[in-house]
Amino acid sequence: MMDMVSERVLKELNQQVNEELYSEYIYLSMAADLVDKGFKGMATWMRVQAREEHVHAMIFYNFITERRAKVELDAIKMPPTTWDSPLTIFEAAHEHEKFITGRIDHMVKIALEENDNATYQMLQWFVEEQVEEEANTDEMATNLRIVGVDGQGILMIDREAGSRTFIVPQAPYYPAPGQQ
Ligand code: OFO
Repeated sequence: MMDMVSERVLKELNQQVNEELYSEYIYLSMAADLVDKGFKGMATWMRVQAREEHVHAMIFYNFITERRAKVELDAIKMPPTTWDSPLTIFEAAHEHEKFITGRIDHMVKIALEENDNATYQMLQWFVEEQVEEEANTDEMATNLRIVGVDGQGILMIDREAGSRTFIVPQAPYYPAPGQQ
């Protein structure tokens, strides 16, 4: 098959499918730990986040296919299973989002170096999305820091977090052309 995507870019795109699936995995793990600790609302928030991550993975997957290149899936590493508190969970989520932003920035740089405008343009959706991803996780961590050990305050945050609903992201390459 004729190479439309350079090997360097394809390697990054495939790695990002894995990173986004890991994001889904770690947030599902955080949801499990939150529900185990009795925070049903924050667990719901994390489950919604995990669904978004699945869509992110599929955007990269669909883009690779649309470029007539091959998706190659790697093993997804094991996420941690327990954290100290809701605060440490949301702090870890925020750190993870900063890492993902770094991945997106790195890929933008490589797309530019390889003169790959299609990849560069697809990544712009993620550049914007990461601003939101960092802000959302930081907002949760900040609220939890403000209430501290006040049980009443934590329960209020939990109730509010439980109202988060999944909205299908409006993104290019999702769903894939001709697919659901
Ligand atoms: Fe895919 O944005 Fe979070 O990780």
